[in-house]
Amino acid sequence: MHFSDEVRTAFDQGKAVVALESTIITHGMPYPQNLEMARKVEAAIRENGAVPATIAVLKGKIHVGLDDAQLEQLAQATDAVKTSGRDLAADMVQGLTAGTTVSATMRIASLAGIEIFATGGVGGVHRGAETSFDISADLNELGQTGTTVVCAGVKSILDIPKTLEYLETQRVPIIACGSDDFPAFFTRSSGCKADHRLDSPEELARAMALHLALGSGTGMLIANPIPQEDALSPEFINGTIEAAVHEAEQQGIAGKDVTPFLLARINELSEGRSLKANIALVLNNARLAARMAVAYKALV
Ligand code: PSU
Ligand code: MN
Repeated sequence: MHFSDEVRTAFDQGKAVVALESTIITHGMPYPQNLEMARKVEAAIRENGAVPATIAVLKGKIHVGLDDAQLEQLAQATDAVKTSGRDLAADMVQGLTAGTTVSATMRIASLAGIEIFATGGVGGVHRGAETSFDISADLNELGQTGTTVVCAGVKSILDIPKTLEYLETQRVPIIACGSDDFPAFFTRSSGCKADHRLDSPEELARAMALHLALGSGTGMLIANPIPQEDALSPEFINGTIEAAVHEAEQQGIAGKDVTPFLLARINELSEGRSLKANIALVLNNARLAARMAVAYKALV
């Protein structure tokens, strides 16, 4: 595992660190918006008092914290693969460059001693999972790795009620920040209630500390709704999502290609409006995660 100078110094000085995933860079957004987003997210974390640690695999080596040249290299890489927790070992032996998914990033963050991680959306139970069995490895990782993940809920490319049921079975607490509802990524409500609501980074940090102290052994999912001014109208985006899901079925897209295919198609069909909202919500999550990380450091 290679640590950037910035992350190593943060550990030495006992500063708050926030992990960031990189599949969002390699497979979630097109170049150059992916690079702009990655830089802005890192800056937002620094502005809120913490140190960003973007996690990725570069030529077979795990990196915790990337410098700007490495970030750019990853954002432009056309040969980068998508690596989940189970893929890591094989991808590393092959010397590949990879964006780490939520599951792989949680695993690495946990090994590195980083308790909190910010992203856009986590994977979940796909629509039609009763026949396809397509359930993201992110959910099982949340069930067994004690990393707190700050997200904007999950996209309605997924079956949100089934995703919430699955997380309940996996003993993963779901806490919405400043809302009674579980958010649906581009929109502030999925129509499902979140199990719990807490309204400040300090309260969320206390819940994190207690969850860990209880030896729960599972991750926590913090659902932070997209800011009102950046949210898309449900009528508009849900129609776009329906169309993309239909195309994926028609074209027989399966396995790990499903999520990247849908994200790219939704961006095309929405003429970039989904991408703009996506960037806004990731920034919003980075700010919350940084404030939580700082509050958490003050507790432990
Ligand atoms: N959801 C998004 N954007 C993303 C992803 C999910 O809105 O970029 C990425 C994350 O890295 C997540 C992964 O961990 O997709 C899940 O992929 P799968 O559904 O194949 O498990
Ligand atoms: Mn899948």
